[in-house]
Amino acid sequence: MLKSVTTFFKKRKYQSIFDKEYAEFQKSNKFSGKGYKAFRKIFVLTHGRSNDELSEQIAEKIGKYANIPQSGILKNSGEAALEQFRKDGYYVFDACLDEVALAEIYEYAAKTPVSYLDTKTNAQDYSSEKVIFDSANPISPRYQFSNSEILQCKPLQKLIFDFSLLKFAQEYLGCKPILDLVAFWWSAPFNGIGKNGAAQMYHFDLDRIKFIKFFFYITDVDTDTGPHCYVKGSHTDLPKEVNRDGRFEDKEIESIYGKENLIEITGKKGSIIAVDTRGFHKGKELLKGKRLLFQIQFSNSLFGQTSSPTNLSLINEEYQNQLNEYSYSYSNIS
Ligand SMILES: O=C(O)CCC(=O)C(=O)O
Ligand SMILES: [Fe+2]
Repeated sequence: MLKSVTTFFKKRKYQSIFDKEYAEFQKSNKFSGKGYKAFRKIFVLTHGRSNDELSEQIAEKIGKYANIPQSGILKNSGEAALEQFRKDGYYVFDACLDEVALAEIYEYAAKTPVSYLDTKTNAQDYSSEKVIFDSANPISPRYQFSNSEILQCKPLQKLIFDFSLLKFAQEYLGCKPILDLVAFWWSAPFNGIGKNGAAQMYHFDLDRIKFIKFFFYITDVDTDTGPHCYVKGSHTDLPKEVNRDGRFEDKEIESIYGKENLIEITGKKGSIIAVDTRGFHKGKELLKGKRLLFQIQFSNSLFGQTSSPTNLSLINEEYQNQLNEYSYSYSNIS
């Protein structure tokens, strides 16, 4: 009884902070860390319902593009794929990146100096020095390329502007998607050091209100080389046992959801996976080898975690029309 009264007052407090900040965001696109914190608090206090309600409002207000061209990398991305994705929170497409693109992406990553997660600090800091990734002598569990380094790789830029991904994202989000994050990183075995910072412990993402991530495996991924792990169906509700923000131990997640729902997504290089990382997920710690992964995130709003816009000057000429015609989706490119 006492607990529910406390929850009621907490909810009221954070809701009023959030409402004010969200109203301001709708007028001016501005919000503060206080508004974002309140957003995360309300999510947990409502078992995720707060985001669902907001997403419905956003979908109604923003609407969809009438016709996105039928072209791009995805083949089995029709209603059945969407249905499955909505139900499970993840989906492995039949389509694959082709050998030529894979080789080009891999070679680019192998020769381009990259920052690494600095495991000497507890914060999720990346090194200012850049190194060539050496899988024989890893110095970190995670090495991450910057946005501009990503855009300089042509096949990655092609994926960023792929219409079939945009379309799938639109159907899932229920409105025009906003490209809001691209990420490209190496993972390496590191004896569990830096697991938290490397996203190798179960967690849910809450940077935005509603979002979808596309994962592209650039190297073969088996059970020892860092499969993405997802708790099937955990994206729709937050059971009371895990109703808090933060990182979770495997044991805890297993005891709530059951082993049968903990999915290790292994796959050959070229595999394409959609994931709603509002559900519980992690990258499995590597026991050997390496994993190279590219990721694109689309969201229904830019309210949430602050992110740095991508530099427009790096966008290839051939995508200029798309940038103009779908400018709403690329508003985070400055
Ligand atoms: O490395 C992974 O598979 C998971 C990364 C992660 O947590 C994320 O992209 O949100
Ligand atoms: Fe995550």
